Amino acid sequence: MDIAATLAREAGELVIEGRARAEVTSTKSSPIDIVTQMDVAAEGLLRSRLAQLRPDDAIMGEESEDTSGTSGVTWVVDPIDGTVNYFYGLPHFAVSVAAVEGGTDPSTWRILAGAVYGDSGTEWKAAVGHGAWRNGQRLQRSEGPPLSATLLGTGFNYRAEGRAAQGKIVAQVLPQVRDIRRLGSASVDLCLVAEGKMDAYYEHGLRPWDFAAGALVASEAGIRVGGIDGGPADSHLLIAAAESVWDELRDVLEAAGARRPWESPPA
Ligand code: LIP
Repeated sequence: MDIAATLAREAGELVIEGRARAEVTSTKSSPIDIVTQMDVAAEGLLRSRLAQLRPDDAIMGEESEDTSGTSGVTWVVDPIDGTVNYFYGLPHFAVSVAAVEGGTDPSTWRILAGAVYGDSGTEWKAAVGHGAWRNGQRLQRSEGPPLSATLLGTGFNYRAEGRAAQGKIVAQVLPQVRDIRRLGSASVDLCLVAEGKMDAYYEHGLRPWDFAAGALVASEAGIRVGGIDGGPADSHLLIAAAESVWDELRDVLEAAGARRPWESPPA
């Protein structure tokens, strides 16, 4: 956890300092899935520091090929989570650094430690079985409000067809909750749920590096984080909410088409 926090801060300070110089250098899943030179520089810093501090560990990052290891531990890093916000000068982006064991498939991995360093200079961190902290203050969520009073975060895919399906789902969910917030960074969304600034969050199609650290911060703060059938959250769907409303939120999402959003969205 300390290594995750130290490196998230180092990379966070780099990207914050370089923000005014950020330029789009490439795109990935669609023309709006942008990469800046600061994403690449931050991941390069994370990788070089991990090679120094944890030379036997593997690395999985958003912007480069995976690096193999021999220790059984893999670092899962997102150099800038919320790249669009970062590029547009909006709040809510972060560097996310997590250590997992058991491979990099979220349905079977075990997240050991993680840290999220946000644009506001906020540090969230967690170690499995030991708790979660925000700037050194322990996070412990009590039960949340009823679903009808839930402030619910979500996000949307870079592919137009994905966003079309997600729009149909959120349209059905919106009247059943307090309100929706689309802040643009999964790792920050999960940390805000951990500290109670949002009550719950869900999103389809997240990549492992988007949520590895934030999911541990949320779960160690007492939030239930899972997938549509109650098992581990995965790249299909992540649902994070207090235990008292988790099943109800899942049921509302399922009724809105969340089990197969990309195939046959509800009428
Ligand atoms: C972002 C996620 C966010 C999602 C965005 C984007 P990126 O990650 O953190 O939850 O809604 O579309 O995928 O691309 O900024 O690393």
